[in-house]
Amino acid sequence: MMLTTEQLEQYKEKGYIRFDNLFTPEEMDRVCTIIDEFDAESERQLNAKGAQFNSIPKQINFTSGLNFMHPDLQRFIADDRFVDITTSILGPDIRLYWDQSVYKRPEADRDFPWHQDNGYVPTEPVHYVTCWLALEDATIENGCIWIQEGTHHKGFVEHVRTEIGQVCYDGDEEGTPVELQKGSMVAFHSLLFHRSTPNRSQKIRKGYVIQFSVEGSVNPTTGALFRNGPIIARDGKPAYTSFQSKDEVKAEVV
Ligand SMILES: O=C(O)CCC(=O)C(=O)O
Repeated sequence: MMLTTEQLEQYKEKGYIRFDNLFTPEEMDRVCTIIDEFDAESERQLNAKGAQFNSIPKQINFTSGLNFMHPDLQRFIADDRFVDITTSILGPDIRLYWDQSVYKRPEADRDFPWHQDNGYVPTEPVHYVTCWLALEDATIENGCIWIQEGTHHKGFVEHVRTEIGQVCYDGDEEGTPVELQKGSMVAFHSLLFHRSTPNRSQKIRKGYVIQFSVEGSVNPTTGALFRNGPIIARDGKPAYTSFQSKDEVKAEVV
């Protein structure tokens, strides 16, 4: 499944591409069953500790590094569909930059505010790809992602740290909602302004955020190479073979 010229043009111009029904409901059920347990455990810990920056008990919970927690999740993030999408956009050598589930509970009554993903951690090169995958249907009612098309052209924008997350925009522009059926995904530029809105439904809104960068990308502040997951593509071809622990990925000589 290579991307079409139209899809790549849209990414360049508007900063995102939708992939409807990229994964089957059965594939999502398998992934979601595993993630549900990690979310439940991290929600228990969150309730005990209280809010941790942008994770807020009973509202929104970010659980990161899932690929190291279960071999099936690491195999999933290296699926050929991610290889095709990311190599088409970024180039031949790709590493998982970050992965996290984002579960938004019905009590979540406020936005997760407008930001660029680079507003959380700087990267060099700046551009990486964020894949927001719907583990269950994501709708306006339950707090789907909203984007401001084309805002990646603004380059990096200063963010203000607030108690509910980093904020790069607080104007009147509502943006465009990206409703996604279970198994559908939006892939967007790490500089694209996005937010999510309150969950007004009775169920948890479940997203899996999987981000990919070119291999060799570094934190420009510390100079450290990012090693938050395996290499999934080399020379434009799938490169993942078997499960690697966090320590193995860190120790890897590339
Ligand atoms: O899923 C959400 O509600 C927000 C997630 C998000 O914007 C992010 O992970 O950058």
